[in-house]
Amino acid sequence: MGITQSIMLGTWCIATYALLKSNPKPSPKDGQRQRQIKILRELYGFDYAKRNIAFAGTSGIGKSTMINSLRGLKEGDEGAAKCDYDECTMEVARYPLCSHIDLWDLPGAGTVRHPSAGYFDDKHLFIMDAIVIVVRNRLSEIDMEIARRARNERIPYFFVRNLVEEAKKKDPEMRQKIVKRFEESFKDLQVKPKLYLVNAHAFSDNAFDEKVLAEEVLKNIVYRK
Ligand SMILES: Nc1nc2c(ncn2[C@@H]2O[C@H](COP(=O)(O)OP(=O)(O)O)[C@@H](O)[C@H]2O)c(=O)[nH]1
Ligand SMILES: [Mg+2]
Repeated sequence: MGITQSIMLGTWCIATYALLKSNPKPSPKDGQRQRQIKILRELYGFDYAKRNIAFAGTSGIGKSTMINSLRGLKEGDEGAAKCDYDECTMEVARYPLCSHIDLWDLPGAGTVRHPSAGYFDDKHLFIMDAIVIVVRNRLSEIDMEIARRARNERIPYFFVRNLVEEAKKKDPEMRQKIVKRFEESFKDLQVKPKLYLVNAHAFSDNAFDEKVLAEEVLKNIVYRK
């Protein structure tokens, strides 16, 4: 593992270690919903001492690549998630990041096998502690729907724009344009989420907002909602 990878892993894992140790139990949600969440968490084999972060969004957007990169792996390495422009993540799969964080790779939404309608419920996103919504240049209806549902379920969610290194090659001033277009999608809504720019292929390089994203996710998952 290289030094930059170790630093990135440290950002994700060390900062929260003590806090999570002293706060291992989830706070209760109400009645039936809480029971449903509990049963599903048991079915998925959740470890209550761990926080669970899902990577969701449309197909071929870089979710699996991002998970591999965070774990210091490349496509094709042993234990790495499979990546391709073709739909290749078929089932929800867990990838441990460290002793207190698991990452969950989801099949992309909006394909015949994994239609957008019902994606949030079908993939049981409501049992997660945080949801990273990976997007490219345009927000899709399903991205907005995941965010809306996450907000209703009081699950922290994060919009992450992947492939910014490609956008930067074409236009060094891309940040303002990307952020402006993103903000326009929310102009009629009360919520104003932030957009984090990343390069999933080289997360540890922290050339864009990779470290800020890690810090924001962790701040929001210490106390489980
Ligand atoms: N250049 C570049 N390619 C990427 C990046 N992230 C993903 N890809 C490529 O996009 C394709 C789809 O990625 P994948 O992680 O399988 O997408 P998923 O369906 O969202 O899991 C793969 O060929 C990746 O190598 C990135 O940040 N930069
Ligand atoms: Mg995938």
